[in-house]
Amino acid sequence: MKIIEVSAKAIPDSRKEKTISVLIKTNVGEFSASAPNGKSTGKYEAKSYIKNLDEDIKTIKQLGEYFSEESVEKFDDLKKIEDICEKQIGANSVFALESAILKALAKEKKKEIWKIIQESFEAGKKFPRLVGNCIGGGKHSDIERKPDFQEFELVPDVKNVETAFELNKKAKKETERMIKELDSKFSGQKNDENAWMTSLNDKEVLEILSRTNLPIGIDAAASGFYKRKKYDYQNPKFKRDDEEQFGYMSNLVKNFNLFYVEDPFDENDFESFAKLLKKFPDRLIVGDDLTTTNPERLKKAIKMKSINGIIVKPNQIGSLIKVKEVCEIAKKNNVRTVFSHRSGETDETILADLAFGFQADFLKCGITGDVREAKIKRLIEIERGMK
Ligand code: 2PG
Ligand code: MG
Repeated sequence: MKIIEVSAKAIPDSRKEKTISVLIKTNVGEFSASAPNGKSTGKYEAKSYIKNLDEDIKTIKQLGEYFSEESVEKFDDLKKIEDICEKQIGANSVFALESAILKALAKEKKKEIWKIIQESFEAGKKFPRLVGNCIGGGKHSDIERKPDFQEFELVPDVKNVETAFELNKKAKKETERMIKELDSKFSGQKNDENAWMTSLNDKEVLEILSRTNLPIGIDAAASGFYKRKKYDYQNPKFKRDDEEQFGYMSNLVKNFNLFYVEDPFDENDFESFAKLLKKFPDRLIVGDDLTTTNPERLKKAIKMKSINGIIVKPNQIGSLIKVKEVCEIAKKNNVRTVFSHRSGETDETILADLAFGFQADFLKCGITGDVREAKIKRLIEIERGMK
């Protein structure tokens, strides 16, 4: 496949913030793809753009000339593209560009996008289990009083994606009724990820979630409220030091039978993650801000026995070659992969192809809202195509 010309433009994400959309002209037609934006971004994430979005838009056009000298025939050929992009454009731009290239490649080879990915990885037909953000707080909820944790997840334990999606939607509806009973101000407001936005606190929300009878979990996104060596809780107001945070998290895992625990501690605290995993080896202790889809940070987390699950967000690292490396390292070391959307999303659905192609164990991309559902629906389309 030959790239003839590349252009890019700014488009609004689901939060109405600007993000990049890339268009490539190739010998098999035109293809576009866009990148999402995070809000609770990890300190160790790659930068979305080198200087800013507008500069990246200009640079990517100029790089077109060099891309057109390369022929891209398989997933691993993306390395040639990354060599040209290195230090020239940021993680969001590379992700959108590489996604567009995979679409072109799929067209040329008359294959599904996931197949192009999987041919470079390994054969398998397992579908990821859905992790759905049902009720939210933290940085994703724009109200004064809210839970301190960012996400409260439902994780149905069923193999069929379509069934899991239905279970999540039904349970989310049930939780709306339960929130209304306890939160007099609640009338169905939703946050950045279309999760319910409530002024209830973490424990009250967990109480509600546990009544759905589905496996549940949290993304505490704890780095977001770790200030001067204390976890600075607002609802109710309380500061916890590292040891107290460990005790609190342990109690929550035990009392609410949490199956899924993402970023319960600060992004530098590999030790506390390891302590929690040692105490609860049968739960999923997941790194996101801790690991930032970075092979080196994943290796450190493995060495320190910090996690048994890792969030994979392609635009955290800005290289699909490195995403593949992360998946390979994780697989070899029995660390589950959780492919994930960002809080500011577009209608781009390639995340589902990446998740299935790389045989992810989980896919975290919300429960409702167009941009979230689009990805789940694409996964269901793949599932139906396999029957
Ligand atoms: C997270 C993500 C997605 P953001 O912390 O897991 O839910 O949030 O995209 O804002 O980093
Ligand atoms: Mg997270």
